[in-house]
Amino acid sequence: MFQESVFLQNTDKAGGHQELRDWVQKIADFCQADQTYWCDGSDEEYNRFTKMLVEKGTFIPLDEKKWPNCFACFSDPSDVARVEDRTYICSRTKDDAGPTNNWVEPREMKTTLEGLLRGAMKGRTMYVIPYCMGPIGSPLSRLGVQLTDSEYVVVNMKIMTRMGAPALDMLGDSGDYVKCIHCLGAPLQPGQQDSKWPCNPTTKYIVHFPDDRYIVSYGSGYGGNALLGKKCFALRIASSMAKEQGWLAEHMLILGAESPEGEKTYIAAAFPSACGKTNFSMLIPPTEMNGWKITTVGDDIAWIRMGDDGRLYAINPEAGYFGVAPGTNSKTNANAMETIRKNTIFTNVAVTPDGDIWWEGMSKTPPANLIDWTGKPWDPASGKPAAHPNSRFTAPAYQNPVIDPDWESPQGVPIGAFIFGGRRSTAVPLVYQSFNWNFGVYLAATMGSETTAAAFGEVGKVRRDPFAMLPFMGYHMADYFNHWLQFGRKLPNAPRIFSVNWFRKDENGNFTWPGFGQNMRVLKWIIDRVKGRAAAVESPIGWMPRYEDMDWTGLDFSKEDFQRSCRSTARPGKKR
Ligand code: SAT
Ligand code: MN
Repeated sequence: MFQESVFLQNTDKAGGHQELRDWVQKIADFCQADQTYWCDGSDEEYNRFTKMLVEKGTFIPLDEKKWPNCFACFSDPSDVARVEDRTYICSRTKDDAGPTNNWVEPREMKTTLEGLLRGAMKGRTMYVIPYCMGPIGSPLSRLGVQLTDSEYVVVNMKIMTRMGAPALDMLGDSGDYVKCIHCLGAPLQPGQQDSKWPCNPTTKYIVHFPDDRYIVSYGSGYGGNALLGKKCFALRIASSMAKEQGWLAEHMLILGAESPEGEKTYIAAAFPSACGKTNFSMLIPPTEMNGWKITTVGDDIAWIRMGDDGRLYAINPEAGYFGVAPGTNSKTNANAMETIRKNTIFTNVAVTPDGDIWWEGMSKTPPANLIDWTGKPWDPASGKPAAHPNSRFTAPAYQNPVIDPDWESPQGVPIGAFIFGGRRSTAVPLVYQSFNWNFGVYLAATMGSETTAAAFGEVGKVRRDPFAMLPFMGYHMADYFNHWLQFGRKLPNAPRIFSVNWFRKDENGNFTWPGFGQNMRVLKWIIDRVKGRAAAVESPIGWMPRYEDMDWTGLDFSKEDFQRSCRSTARPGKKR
């Protein structure tokens, strides 16, 4: 009903790219979509779509005073996270995909997908989303076009990417782009009532064809399964492009650290999903560390190249944050709380009848009468969380109060150091520096992290996650390690590589390190090492700070506390 009145106005924004037009027509015909709509990416269009999602019952508008232009929604309980066991890298040969990826012979997979996609958009509109990963006009940016039958995806892509007319302009009449097909796998029969979160509860496929630069996603409407610019393009397909073209596509945040003297250092840091990358990228230094300032370039993905001066330059290909909500509050991440105050989409958080929201860790006492993420009244005594542990906010990056002034710089920002980190309750010390680039590649290749409720598998088990790229590698992991080794050989003065671990626990299960803003102390030591100002001692795994090598001003943290954060707790008979 609203579809005819609202949408049929704009089918001719397609531009002059004939090959793109032909492809769009072919897929619309094959999927038997009712109509095709080309997104222009305007705010006016966004508002039209959120209104439609409210009318459908998918979006719950939040209190206009407290949460201006914000919406909450609940996904289908079968559709709450990336589905790694349904994710495929369909390279020409199994060996090209390597031992860490699911692989099916590309022709066989295409036949399977054709079987699923034929007629699969019946009763729905197919939206065409031209989008740019990276700043519009940057030589480091790359273009994609996503076809989708999900309005939720359209509004999320508007926040997460530069989408619509500017991307189409950049594409011109013949530009290259990554083809992305996304289908919910939930066609509608005439007169059939749509569900609030359409998806296919039984069949899901997230498929990449790196040789064709092609992505097909079927059956899920959630996060990285459906917003194909993010993990599918900016990591899996981009890693394969980067290998071919001599750059790096990494699962890394990028932050700027400015010293009290005004010296700026940019750092790229890799952590697995749900290890606090967003928090770290927006860190607020403790007041005692007079005058240090952190700014955010990106919170999840970095595309990195060598510049003419031999230094490495990074861009954030994304335009928004798809961050984990639980645990976020004004103490753990005041900047994130500020970022999500308006124009934000909340998925799978708990809501109140009067348009407020809540998640575990947002405040000590939950508000009364909460409705949990399954849409039912929440019973605090049930032991079940009100918000799903992987509930998320989608928020525009420009709303971040500490966004870096150069976050959209077309040439990127110069990287001074790399950090790799995981969630390890034992064994891995607070911080150490690898002896050189090759040691650093080994450090990153062997990293691991304990699983959380938001990530995969049994909670608390160490999962090896090389470079935090295990679920995001677009080709053979060993070829990727080799790409890093070869890449390093070309760098006249390669950035130093560090390991950090904020998550060590003592024998009573308490964290040994206060974390959050205090991570600035570790960051300061890292920066001082890069500049040749800080001392360290040699250990078998690399250079480590002694207690006296770090700045403890204003923090009650003893030498013993420090030892607990740095030395093995598992050495029998060794007194700490
Ligand atoms: O769902 S996403 O892939 O976007 C987030 C994550 O799991 O890291
Ligand atoms: Mn991530």
